[in-house]
Amino acid sequence: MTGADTDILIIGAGFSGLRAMHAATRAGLSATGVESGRGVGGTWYWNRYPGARCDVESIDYSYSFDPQLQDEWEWSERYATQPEILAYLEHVADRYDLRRRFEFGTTVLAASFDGVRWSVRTDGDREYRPRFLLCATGSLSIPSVPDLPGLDGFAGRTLLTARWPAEEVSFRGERVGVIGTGSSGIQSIPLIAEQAAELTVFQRTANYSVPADNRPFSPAERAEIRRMYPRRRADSAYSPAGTPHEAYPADALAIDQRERDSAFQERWSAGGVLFGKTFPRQTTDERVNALAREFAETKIRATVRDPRVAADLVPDDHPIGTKRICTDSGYYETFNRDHVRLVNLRREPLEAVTPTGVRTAAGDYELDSLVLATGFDAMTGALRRIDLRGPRGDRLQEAWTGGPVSYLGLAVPGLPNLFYLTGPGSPSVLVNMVTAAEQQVDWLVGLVRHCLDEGIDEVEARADAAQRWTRHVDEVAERTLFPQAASWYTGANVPGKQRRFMPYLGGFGAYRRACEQVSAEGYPGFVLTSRGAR
Ligand code: NA7
Repeated sequence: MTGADTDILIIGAGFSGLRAMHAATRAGLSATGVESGRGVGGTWYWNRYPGARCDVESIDYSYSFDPQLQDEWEWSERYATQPEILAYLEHVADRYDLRRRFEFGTTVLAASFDGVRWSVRTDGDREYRPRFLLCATGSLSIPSVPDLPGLDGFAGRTLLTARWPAEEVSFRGERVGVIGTGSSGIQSIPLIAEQAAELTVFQRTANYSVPADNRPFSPAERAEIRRMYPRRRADSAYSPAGTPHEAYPADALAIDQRERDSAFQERWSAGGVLFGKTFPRQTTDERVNALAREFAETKIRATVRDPRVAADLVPDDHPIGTKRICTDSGYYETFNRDHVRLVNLRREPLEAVTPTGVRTAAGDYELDSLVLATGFDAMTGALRRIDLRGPRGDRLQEAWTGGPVSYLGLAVPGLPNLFYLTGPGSPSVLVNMVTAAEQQVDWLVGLVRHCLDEGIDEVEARADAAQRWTRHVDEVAERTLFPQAASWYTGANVPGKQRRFMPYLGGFGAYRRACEQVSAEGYPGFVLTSRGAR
C-alpha cells in the first residue's frame, strides 16, 4: 500500500477513526489515515484538563467489537479519567497495529472529487487519492474561543481546557479565574480549587450537574462485569441511548410525590447524565421536566451554604436535560470553600480581559492564570473547516449554510463517496458515542465493500432523501423541549452560527433500524453509479 491511492482515507484517529481503520482493513479495504494530533485519541488526546472524564460509564463507553479486548481491558473506576481513556485507545491502536496506518500531525485542508477519486490536500507534503473519504473528525474537536476584548494582552497564563498542555500544570499559590461552566469547567473547577490560593469562577449561564458517584471497581464488581458483559451489550444494541438503562416504568404525573422522589433519588444517587432520563417524557413534557428541575434545584440549594451563591447556581434558562447534564465530583461543594467565589456575569457582565485579570461591570479581578472552558464549534466545526468539493462543484460549506442537511446523518448530496461519522443528523452526541460510532462504521464499511464488490464507482445521497431525513430530524426535535435551550446542539453557543437542532433525537435503536432497513433494501436514497472506471 502506498498510502496515497487507497480505497479509503480516514480523517481522524479518535474513537471513531480508529474503529473505522480496524473495520476497513478487516473488510479487505486498503486504508490510510491522517490525524492532526501527534498521537491517537482525538478528544481524549486534546482534553487533558484536570478532572477530564467521560460522563458515560467506562464499561459502556468502550469498544464492543472484540470480546477478547473487552475481556482483557480492566477499567479502574466507573467513570474513567482522560489518561485512562487515552491509554485504552493507545492500547487498541497497538493491539490491532493501527498506528502505522496514520500520518500524525497532519491536517486535511481541502478535498475534491473527480468522479473516481478524491484529491485530498493536507498541510503536509503528501497528497492522497482515495476512492472514499471518511471524516471521523469529531463533534467536539474545534474549540470555541470567545472574542474577549484584551484577551491577547493578558500578562498571566492563559489555558484552554480543550488544548491543555501534556505536561503537569500547577496552580499552587495562584489566583486563578475560570470562564465557562459547562462540563469542562464543572469537571476542572473542583481540582483547580484544590491547588489555587484563590479561584474565581465566571459564570454566564448556570448548568445542571449531577454527582458522578464515581468509585473504583472492586474485584467482585469486575468479575460481575465480565460475567454480564454480553448481556449488557445486547441490552444496549437497540436501546434509546446505546446503554443498558431504562426509564422508571411509570408516568411521573400518575404517581404520588413519595414514589416520584424516590425514583429521582435513585437516579440521582446512581450518578451522572442518567438523571436526565429518569421518567418517560421528561424531555418532551414541560410538567414532567419541571418536577425533575425542582428535584435538582433542591439538591443544589441543600449543598451550597450561601443562599445567594446557590441561587446563582440554579439554572433558569433551559429545561433540565436539554443541554447535556454535567457529571461532577464535588462541584457544588467547591463553592463552600472560602477561597472560591462565583461571579455571575449576568449580573455584572464581563467587559474585558486586562493585563492583570478580568474586568466586569462591578470591578477588577486580579488573576495569575485564566482558564477558558468555553466549549466548541460543535458538530459542524471540523467538517466545515475542510474545503470539500463534489464533481459538479458542490461545496459542503455552501450546502450547509442554512444548517446541516444530510441523509442518515452520514452523507451529503453533491458530495459522492464522502461520509462522516458521529455528526449532524445522527444521534451520536446524545447517546453513547462509542456504540454509535461502531454502528455507523460497520454500516459504512458494508456500503463501501458493496460498492467495490459490485464495481460501483460513485455513491451519492439523493437530494430528496436528504431533505426527507433532515425534515424527520427537525420534526422529532420539534416534539421535544430540546430546541428551547441555547445549546451547542443548536449552534447557539457560537456567535453568528446558523441555528438548527443538529442531532437526531429519535434514539439510537430507531436510528440503527433505519440504517439497517436502507442496507437491506439495496441502499434506496443513494444513487449508485458504475462507469467501469476501475
Ligand atoms: P459547553 O458546554 O459549551 O460550555 C461552555 C461554557 O463556556 C458555557 O458555560 C458558556 O456559557 C461559557 N462561555 C462561552 N463563551 C463565553 C463568553 N464569551 N463569556 C462567558 N462565558 C462563556 O462546553 P464544554 O467544553 O464545557 O462541554 C462540551 C461538551 O463536552 C459537553 O456537553 C459534554 O458532552 C462534553 P453560556 O452557556 O454560553 O452562557
